[in-house]
Amino acid sequence: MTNSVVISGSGLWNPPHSISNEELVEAYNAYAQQFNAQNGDAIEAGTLSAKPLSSAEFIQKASGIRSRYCYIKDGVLDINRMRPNIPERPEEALSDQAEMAIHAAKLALKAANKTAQDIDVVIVSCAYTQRSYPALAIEVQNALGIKGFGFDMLVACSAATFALHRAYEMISAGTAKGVLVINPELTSPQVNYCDRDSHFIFGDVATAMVVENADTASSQHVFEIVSTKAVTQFSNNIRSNFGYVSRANDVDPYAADKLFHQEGRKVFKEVCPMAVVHISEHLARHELTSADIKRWWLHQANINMNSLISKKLLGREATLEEAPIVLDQYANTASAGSIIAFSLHHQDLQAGDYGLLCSFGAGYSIGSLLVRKK
Ligand code: CO8
Repeated sequence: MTNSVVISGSGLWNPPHSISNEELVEAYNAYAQQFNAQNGDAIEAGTLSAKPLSSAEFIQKASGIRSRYCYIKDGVLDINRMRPNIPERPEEALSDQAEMAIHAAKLALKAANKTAQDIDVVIVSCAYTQRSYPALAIEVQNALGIKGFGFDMLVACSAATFALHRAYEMISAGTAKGVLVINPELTSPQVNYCDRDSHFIFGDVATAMVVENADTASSQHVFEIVSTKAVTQFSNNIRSNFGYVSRANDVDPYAADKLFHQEGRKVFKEVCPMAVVHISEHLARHELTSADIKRWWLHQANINMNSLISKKLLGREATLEEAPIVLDQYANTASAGSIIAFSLHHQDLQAGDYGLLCSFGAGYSIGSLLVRKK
């Protein structure tokens, strides 16, 4: 097949700063102890709950995370601030997220052996965008000198895979010649670093991919997109209520419920079986089984989730070569996790090898792409 749709390059950019579990826990525990001391009377009277302490060992065992990248580290470990200190930029300057996106986009273009002239659509797709408009994608398009159009997409954990689906469809339909899908996951401003249950989960990163027609692809590592599959099912178990209506609601726009929060155990129990069914059905569509898949680039939210899903699919634990884990270094990076895994672990695949990219999480949403090395 010559006119199939392919992924011809990927890019991965991480900020220069990282925070280890130990650093994060030390700051959180100092904050919690200060909070408890300052609110001793209310805690004693039972009108306020004491802040429980966190533990680096728990974090690693429960999630597989050892450290996370942070766009701006300043402020996160300050117990009187507990959030990154990101100075506001003037409207004339490139926005933070566009800057992250451009780092990853340039790497993806280079890997795909492409220039701005080869791209006519830019999709910026991630869990949050730092403003409503103009779209970040249009800012990135302008900065890179790309002709055509761009738009932003928000699908939380599945933002990257769902955007790749749109790219696949546009190339298939002939409405685009080259699509740049970029995921600048700037999660740290939305993490509640005062919440013991979730302060450790997220990291910042940017990923990007070039999607084009096989006819125009000229890079070394080209993956045909064999097919895509998506499903969503409403759930309140992962929420962020931050939004533009808060101003009219007369509520604190930065209250705990406006930040990321979840029922982690419920998510674990409900999403794992959904992902297994989704992937099995996707493979069955091509009369393939899990044994036919050489590489699993799975969503990176929790190592135990990935291990459970791969056990159900393969009937045994997947090796790290089969299903790479990047959580230890990157943590959960919202939609970027499976793309990081792809970026770091695809070059050894041989022509004809199948791989599966799959995201699962908030929404709930699950998105997969079955690919085959050209
Ligand atoms: N230190 C010590 N103890 C802790 C800590 C901590 N930091 N946190 C919890 N504990 C305690 C609990 O309080 C509990 O104590 P007890 O038994 O006394 O009640 C005990 O440890 C066990 O707690 P859990 O049952 O909560 O622990 P789990 O083993 O379930 O692990 C996880 C918690 C790691 C959160 C796990 O449930 C999980 O990962 N679940 C799946 C989560 C998931 O996939 N979420 C999707 C996230 S959404 C997404 O990926 C994208 C969203 C958009 C981006 C958002 C950016 C900000």
